[in-house]
This record gives sequence, C-alpha cells and structure tokens, in this order.
Amino acid sequence: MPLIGNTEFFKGIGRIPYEGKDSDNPLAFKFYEADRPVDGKPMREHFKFAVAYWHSFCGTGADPFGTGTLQHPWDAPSDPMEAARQKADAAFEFITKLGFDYFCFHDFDLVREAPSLKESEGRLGYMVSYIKDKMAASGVKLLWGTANCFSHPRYMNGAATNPDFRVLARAAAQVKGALDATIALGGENYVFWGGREGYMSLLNTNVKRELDHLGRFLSLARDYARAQGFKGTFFIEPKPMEPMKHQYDYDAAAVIGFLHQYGLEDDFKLNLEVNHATLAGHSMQHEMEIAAAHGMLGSIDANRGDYQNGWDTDQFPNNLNEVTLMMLTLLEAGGLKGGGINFDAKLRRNSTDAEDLFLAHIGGADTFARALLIADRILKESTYREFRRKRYASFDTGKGKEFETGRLTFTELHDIARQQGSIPLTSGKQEFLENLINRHL
Ligand code: XUL
Ligand code: CO
Repeated sequence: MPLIGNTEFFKGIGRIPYEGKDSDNPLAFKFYEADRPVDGKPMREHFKFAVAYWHSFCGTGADPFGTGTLQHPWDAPSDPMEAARQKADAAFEFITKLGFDYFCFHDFDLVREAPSLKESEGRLGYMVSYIKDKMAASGVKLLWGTANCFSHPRYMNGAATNPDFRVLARAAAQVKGALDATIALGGENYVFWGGREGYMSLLNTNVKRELDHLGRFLSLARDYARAQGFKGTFFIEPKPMEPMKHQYDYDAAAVIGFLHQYGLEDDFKLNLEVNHATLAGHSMQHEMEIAAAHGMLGSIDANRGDYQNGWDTDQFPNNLNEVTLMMLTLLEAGGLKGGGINFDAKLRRNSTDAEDLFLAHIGGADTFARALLIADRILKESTYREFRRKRYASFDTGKGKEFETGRLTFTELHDIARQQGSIPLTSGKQEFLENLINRHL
C-alpha cells in the first residue's frame, strides 16, 4: 500500500509561531507577523511568501566536488510515483508548519521525468491531482509554475533557442504540460527562466535567429495558455550567465527591450532574483527600479549571493541593508504586480539537520518583514520621500514642466539656456541619505 499522507517527516517541529524580537526560540518568527498591517495591508499580502519545491524538497546538497549530503526519506522509494507522493506529503507538511501561503514548482520537481514524453505527461497529470487535494486540504496556493527545460541533456544547446527544431518542439510539449499543470492548480502566474537560452560560443551561434525563435515560442505559449483560460501573468526571470556563458535574458533592461521587440509587453512582467542581479553587476534595488519604471515589477526570487565569489550561491536572504533598499522600491512602486516573494534559496551543503530548512525560511521571512517595517518608517517618518521629490522640483512648474509634457522644442531649450545665466551647484546629498537609512536600520 502506498503511504498517503500519514508519515510525519519533520517530527518534533510544530506550527512556527510569531514570538517577537525578544524571543530566544529559534523556531519562531521574530518579525514576520503574517496578519500585521503595514501601510494598509497585512504582511502576508505584501509578500505572498512561497517555498521553492526544487531547492527545499529536491536539493540534496550535491556540488561538483561531491555527492549529496541530505538524504531525504521521501527520495528512498524506487517507485517514482511513491517517491513523488511522499515528497508532496513532506512539502505540504513543511509549508503548513511554516505558515506560508504559497509554493512554486518546476514540472519535474513534482515527479521524476520518465523515459518517454507520454509517460512523463501521465506521471505529471497524476501528481497534479494528488497535489490539488493537498492544496485544498491545506489552503496553500500556487504562486507560479514553470518547466525545467535546462537539466535534461537534450537541452544542452538550449530549448526555445536550440538550433535543432526537434528540441524546440520537445520543449514546447514540456511547457504545454507545465502550463496545463499550473492552470489545473489555479496558479497565479507562470515563469520562464531561460536556463540555457543563450550561447556558449558565438562561433556556432546565430543570435538573430535564436532571439526570433524565443520570441515566437513565448508568443505561442502565451496564446495557448490564454486559450485555456489562464488569466495570470507570465514572468521572465532574467539571469546574465550560468549555466550558459551568456544568456539572452541578461537583466531587467535587456528583457524589457526583448518583450517590446516581440510584442509581449502586455502579458509578461519580470521575476527578479537577487543573486541574478548581482551576477549581472547590478544591485537588486537597481533591477527592481528598472522593472518598476516600466510597470513590470512582477515577482521576486529571494536569495542572496556571496560578496567574495561570482556564482549563483542562492543563499537565504539575511542582508538587512540590501533587503531594506528593496523594500523601499517595492513600497514606492505600490507592490508586486501579481507575484510574491519566492525563496529560491538552498541550504548550505553542511546544513544537514531537518530543522535547518525551517531556520532558513524563518530567517528569510524575518529579514523581509523587518526590512518592510523599516522601509515603511523611512517613507512615513523621514524626509527621504520629500527629498527625492524636491530634487526634481524644477520640472514641476514653468519651463521644466513644459519640457516634461512635450511642449518645448530643442531650439526653445537653447533659448532658455542663453537667458538663464549661471547655474548654482546642487548637492546630491548621498551621504546624508545613507546616514538616514542607517539611522532607521
Ligand atoms: C536558476 C533559477 C531557477 C528559476 C526557475 O538560477 O533561479 O530556479 O527560478 O527555473
Ligand atoms: Co529563480
């Protein structure tokens, strides 16, 4: 008989309570108080915290130098369906105990891929109905689904940008299955991370054709999902490199340009990830500002990189300064458009206790909650907002306003310059603002 839902995987750990900042209990939230209102809505709605199925329940701690250090009991069964059911049981036990409202998955996080497409689709279909029951019983929702079109060797030269049409068609079949699964589970969004959509070498790559193929592929996927009644938002997740030397979805600015080029800007927004931003040589706040400026700040994959090395370490967030700056942008942008905060982060290889997964998520949620409270105070109680507004005051009235609203010609700008005399230097007050942020941390 298969085990259905009657094994407790995280024994000895109950529902994680909020106990406030003076609590010594490591298994309690110190700042994340789900129902506490901040700027007019509860924390849980600001964040829509999600657990990432792949890192939390599929990750084994393996790295290029060694095999896994985490032996998940749910991976033990050799029968793929039994293993998948147990993994789902463990996942929903974990998410429920943590008190998060959402999860995110790739198709073959849910169940091992089968040798044939047909059998893989059958496995996925079964797991979708299994998980649907778990969602109904727990109230946990799906923030987004996606397809893993980068792990299998067939995708070594890309999926939608593969030079071999047969691989592109195979990727389309997989994305169709992941879209069907996302729709069946009431997913609020769907993500495309172009894992290998890029190149290893320009010597063998036709960039123009690959970009055109990607644009068409995404249009077809959108049209299919819309025809199936999907009302949610599609997200592209930028990343500059790794696994490819160069990925087309390099950063927010590159993706926004791409979406406009291929007519996708009305259906797609961005899912920004902290460690991807830093790999691109940006801060996460920069990426969020660029997305927000175009109305495309959709969702966030929360993690952090390491200042001392240059790859995607996917550590859990704990940098209060970094996240506070992110929350300033988030609040000023009026929140995320459809998405939430997905902890796309993994335990360190030597974090091997069952409770470590809880501690990591508690720390991440507390960092965001604390940062949100600080950012809210900065915006409401300090001169930060006013200072930023006043810096542009010369465009609020008179000729500046005429320029902004398109009522001045280039020749008129020349005439104004001739008449206005010398211009006094105006300080940017960067150090003042940095001190202001620090005072509130
Ligand atoms: C990879 C990454 C992915 C995407 C989903 O760096 O972030 O996990 O979030 O495919
Ligand atoms: Co991600």
